[in-house]
Amino acid sequence: MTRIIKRGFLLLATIISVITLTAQGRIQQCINTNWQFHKGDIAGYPDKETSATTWEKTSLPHTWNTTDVLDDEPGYYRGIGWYRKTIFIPSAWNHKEIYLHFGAAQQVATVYVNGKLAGTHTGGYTAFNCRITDLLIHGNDSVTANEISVKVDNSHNENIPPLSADFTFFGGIYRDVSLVALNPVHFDAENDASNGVFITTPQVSAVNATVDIKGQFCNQSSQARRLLLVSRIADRAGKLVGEQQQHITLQAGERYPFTTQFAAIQNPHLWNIEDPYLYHVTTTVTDADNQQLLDEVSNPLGLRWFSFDAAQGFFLNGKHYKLMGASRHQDYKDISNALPDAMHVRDVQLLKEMGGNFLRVAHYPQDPAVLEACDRLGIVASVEIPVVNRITENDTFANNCLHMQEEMIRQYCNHPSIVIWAYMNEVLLSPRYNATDTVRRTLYYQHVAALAKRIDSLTRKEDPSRYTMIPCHADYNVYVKAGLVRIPQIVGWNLYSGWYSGELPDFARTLDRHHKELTDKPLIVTEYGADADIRLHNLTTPQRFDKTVEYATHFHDVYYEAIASRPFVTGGALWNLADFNSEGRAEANPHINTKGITTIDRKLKDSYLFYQSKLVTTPFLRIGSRAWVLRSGIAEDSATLTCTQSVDIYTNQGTPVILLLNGVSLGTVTPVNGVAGFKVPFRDGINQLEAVASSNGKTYKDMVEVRFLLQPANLASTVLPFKELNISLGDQRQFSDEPLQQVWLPEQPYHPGSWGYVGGQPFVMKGNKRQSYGSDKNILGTDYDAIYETQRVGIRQFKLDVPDGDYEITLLFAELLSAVKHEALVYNLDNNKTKEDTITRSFDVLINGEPFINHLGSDNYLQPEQAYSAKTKWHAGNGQGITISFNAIKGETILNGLQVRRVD
Ligand SMILES: *[C@@H]1O[C@H](CO)[C@@H](O)[C@H](O)[C@H]1NC(C)=O
Ligand SMILES: *[C@@H]1O[C@H](CO)[C@@H](O)[C@H](O)[C@H]1NC(C)=O
Ligand SMILES: *[C@@H]1O[C@H](CO)[C@@H](O)[C@H](O)[C@H]1NC(C)=O
Ligand SMILES: *[C@@H]1O[C@H](CO)[C@@H](O)[C@H](O)[C@H]1NC(C)=O
Ligand SMILES: *[C@@H]1O[C@H](CO)[C@@H](O)[C@H](O)[C@H]1NC(C)=O
Ligand SMILES: *[C@@H]1O[C@H](CO)[C@@H](O)[C@H](O)[C@H]1NC(C)=O
Ligand SMILES: *[C@@H]1O[C@H](CO)[C@@H](O)[C@H](O)[C@H]1NC(C)=O
Ligand SMILES: CC(=O)N[C@H]1CO[C@H](CO)[C@@H](O)[C@@H]1O
Repeated sequence: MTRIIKRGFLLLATIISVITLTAQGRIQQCINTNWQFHKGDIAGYPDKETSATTWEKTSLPHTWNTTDVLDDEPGYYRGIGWYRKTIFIPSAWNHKEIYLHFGAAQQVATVYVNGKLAGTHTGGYTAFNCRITDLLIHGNDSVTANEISVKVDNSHNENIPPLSADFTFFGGIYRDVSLVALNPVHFDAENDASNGVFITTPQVSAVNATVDIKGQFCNQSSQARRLLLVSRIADRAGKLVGEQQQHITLQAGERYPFTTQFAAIQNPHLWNIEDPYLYHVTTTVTDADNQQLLDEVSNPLGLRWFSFDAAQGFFLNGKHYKLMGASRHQDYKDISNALPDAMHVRDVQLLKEMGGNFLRVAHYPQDPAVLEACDRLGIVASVEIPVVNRITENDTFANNCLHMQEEMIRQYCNHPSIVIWAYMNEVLLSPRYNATDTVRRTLYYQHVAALAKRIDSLTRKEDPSRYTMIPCHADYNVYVKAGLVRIPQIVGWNLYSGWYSGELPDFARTLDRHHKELTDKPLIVTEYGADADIRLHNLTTPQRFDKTVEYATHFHDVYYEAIASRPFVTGGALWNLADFNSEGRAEANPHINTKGITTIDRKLKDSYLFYQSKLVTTPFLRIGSRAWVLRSGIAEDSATLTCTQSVDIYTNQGTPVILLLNGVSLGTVTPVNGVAGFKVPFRDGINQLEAVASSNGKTYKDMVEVRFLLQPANLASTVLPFKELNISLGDQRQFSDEPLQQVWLPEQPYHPGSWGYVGGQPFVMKGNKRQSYGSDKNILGTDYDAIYETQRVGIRQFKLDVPDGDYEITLLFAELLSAVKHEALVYNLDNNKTKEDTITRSFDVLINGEPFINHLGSDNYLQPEQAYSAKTKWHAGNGQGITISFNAIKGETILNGLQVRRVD
């Protein structure tokens, strides 16, 4: 060891002098600014003049359709978009090899330089390089302008995965683009856009670790040169711990492979979850004669060993870890997938702060910044290619899959955080042939299995140090029958019992069944989760598919316990770290999948706090429902002027928690299973909540301010005068609308002095067991889908015993029955879509006996799945209050929502 270090120091000195004497080996410039974009195709390729005047100025990362995907029109732009940019090539680069490096372009890119084809790339989630050396114009000036144009096409293409998926395929150049200038002798830049140097750690223990480096040089030089290849390993402080030198002579135009084996590093500082220690490997090639640095590549190095065991789960450096974490998509509110690096990093940070140690990078390779953050923060990762839901049964598709897997492995394999390469998410969910066509369907399953085998064996050959995994959906038998559970080294299960199908306890049954039947296959729960719209709440009895924050938290509680209590379950990657775009979805937040434990702009839902209380190892105390700071409810009685609702405090301390309301103690509660539940008597206006707990002589506090809109029990109350009321009919949830500072309360039957409906029943969808009230349709013409989706059918009256005065009354209607056929969401496994009939209905609406809307019905305003609202002013006099009557003419009456606001 001493000898190596000595040599290292000598060499270090040499390299420092080389760097001061000569230019850097390679130049890499990120060229994200000053692009121009045109949506649609053009004839030929763009000329400077046209694009200068009519094209949109933009910078990268960029995507189109950020708003398109959220509008009421089904579908989104999937087609061609053009980008162009002028780059300036210095004359000093005249003898360099020039490449463009694209982080990713969704999903087929054709690159032109000065109007000539430079290259194409297929697949929207991996990087690619284009060699442009021979297409550049070199002038006599110090720099010369050159034109790059890129055609990007995100059209559906049967040859390219993903074919279908529960996320939006935003088009565009949505990762960084760089210009790379290399010396004629350089590390291979045409090996799937990898950096050309691959590090492996054949043997690592607490005592010593071996490190191998493989790669290739390329020689595009015409001069004969003796080369010196130097690889150095430095620790985090920059201290050299190993170095190797090799003399090499290249032949013309050759790719020269090299292998470097380091002497074992003694007493290595291991990479692990608590201490993600990184070494650094620098590989350089210099001209042995004049010591000119020709190229240099730098990579992280984490020394660790790991294994998966079917009975006991995951071991890192011999220590057992339950892998708990999340799956993640790469998008964000309003910017879709064109995220700056900092936002990718923030997500990994969010996972770390949750106490998570596992990231499933789903369903495709994501920005390198994500894996860099995993390396740095100590998050174990799984990365996969986007073969989702189904395949095309031919070689074009298969070759694209294989190529993507190879690109992924070569581009990301130097990240020590990665332990799994996965592929084929829920691939049997949407088979091409229906169940009646058994012969063809069986053949299809055989084709899927054959492709899985090819991807799996390529993966093991490319990288024998990681494990392979297929994430399957809940249809256990079909994966067993198709043989897919036998092919990878780990089986992932995406399970949603108690959501899409079945009931909550089915989850544990599936885990136990796997353990019993697939005794040699490690198991990871690769997905589980429930939708939660951060605006929707039901504190007492949240229900499946009600989209309340409370049901989702309950769902996670049940699943987490089942995972935590089974040693054979390696771990879980909940679905999903954040809400994400999924254009095909309807429901309360159309086009968004709301199974995130944070919102699409990363507000924390209660389920996130739940995991923190379970997983964080430092003292943790937080008030739950912290995103629900606008609440409402009805005063218990006219004397106390309070409304009692529960508030949960999440903590990992066993000690009693005190909750203060506006500085006054509400008592002490000892947490059960990480939760201290309080009943809080909220008052009208601002309520300051402060939770306090002490342990080991230290005090932990958290504070939240809740604005409570207290509704009078008796609308004639003078101590709490009536101001406004927003009611969602046929609903059992509270809907909190922060932008308008309004809360919608669920319906109640009328009782004198108060308000409520008379007659009718809540709307219930036919042919589904999931949702006990309301519709799951996207209601057009509103952002308040959740309000319009529930309805009272057959309502006779809505009465409010308001005092005399001037009021504004708004009535909300939407026809929830429609013969329009929607493609059933494939994920709703127990969906029995019964065909709905076109409904004919007609009714009059009267206010205190005066006509308001005549013949409201299906032949005028009540068009299926379309919001309709009517607003009027009304003077209530003579102590009559307000009575809105619904008189049926044909079919049944309906009412979806109602708002009454005092205006005088
Ligand atoms: C460079 O200069 C030479 C001599 O002045 C001229 O003939 C040639 O056209 C110039 N090349 C370019 C690309 O401008
Ligand atoms: C590269 O190829 C040239 C011939 O084109 C050859 O003369 C030279 O020796 C090679 N370069 C090196 C560094 O070996
Ligand atoms: C690493 O340490 C082990 C245990 O001391 C020893 O058997 C092995 O030979 C060492 N390997 C290397 C490459 O030094
Ligand atoms: C594979 O199928 C796709 C879609 O049908 C088709 O475009 C492609 O040409 C096929 N490839 C081969 C090799 O048959
Ligand atoms: C199933 O497939 C067969 C053969 O392609 C077709 O005739 C039949 O209509 C399909 N049935 C359904 C329910 O889609
Ligand atoms: C919650 O839902 C239950 C049943 O689904 C209902 O009885 C209850 O009134 C609701 N609670 C609130 C506060 O809305
Ligand atoms: C769906 O319909 C089938 C056939 O009518 C029936 O056997 C099954 O129980 C139904 N499932 C649900 C969830 O209603
Ligand atoms: C950035 C961009 O091109 N956005 C477009 C997405 O699609 C909608 C509708 O097709 C256009 O209006 C946007 O301009």
